[in-house]
Amino acid sequence: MNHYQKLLTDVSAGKKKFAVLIDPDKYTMAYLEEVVRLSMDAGVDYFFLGGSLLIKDSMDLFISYIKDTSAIPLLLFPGNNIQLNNQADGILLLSLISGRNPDMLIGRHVISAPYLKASKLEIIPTGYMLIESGRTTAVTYMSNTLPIPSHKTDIASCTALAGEMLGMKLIYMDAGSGAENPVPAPMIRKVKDSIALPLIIGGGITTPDLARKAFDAGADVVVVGNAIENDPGLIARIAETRPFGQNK
Ligand code: 1GP
Repeated sequence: MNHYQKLLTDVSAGKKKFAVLIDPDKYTMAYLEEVVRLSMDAGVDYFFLGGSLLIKDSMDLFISYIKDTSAIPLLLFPGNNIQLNNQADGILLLSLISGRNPDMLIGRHVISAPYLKASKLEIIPTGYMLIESGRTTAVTYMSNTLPIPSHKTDIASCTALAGEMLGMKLIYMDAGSGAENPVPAPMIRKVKDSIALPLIIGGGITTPDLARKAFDAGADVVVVGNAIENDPGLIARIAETRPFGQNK
């Protein structure tokens, strides 16, 4: 069973998933080792790896370390096409459906397609939606798109529905890394009710309470990056917010 099929099976059984986002620029090797160890102890479901802009050249080294050390699936979450790497398990192939920038909807995918075709990566087409979060995030600036206003739940639900109709396999609503405010619960609820696809929620989730609220509203996968960079102890505490403490 591939990772996507396993996710579908688990979601239909009501299981919730926790993904730790690793931005290679923000980590030293020693810190990566600690985060990987704590993630294995806590039964983290996925590592996502990527960033809006990578300045350091540590991605290959980090992927090798994670793959040698842990069985947690490692999915690329690429900010651009130089963040592709064949050693990962899969890739969230993001189409930025909340925006109207053709390069982020299809252009970069055309450039990446031959590499991806030749790779062994599991490709997971993902409708990626940026949600306004209180301040301009790196991803909003770098993607040159407008996020969906946080109170416009109808726009969000219609966008997700269109993504599903276009054949996306996941919907990822992101307030952006380090967002002041996470995606609001009413918007999560409305989008979840509109689609049959697994729903990923990330951006600005900094506490177990915020993770729990996202799960309760309908998130199937919660992603945390920034907060873990400051407090690795959060990994275990957020992992416990999944109902029944599964996957441990
Ligand atoms: C960003 O959804 C991720 O793309 C995670 O955001 O770094 O704010 O946790 P944070």
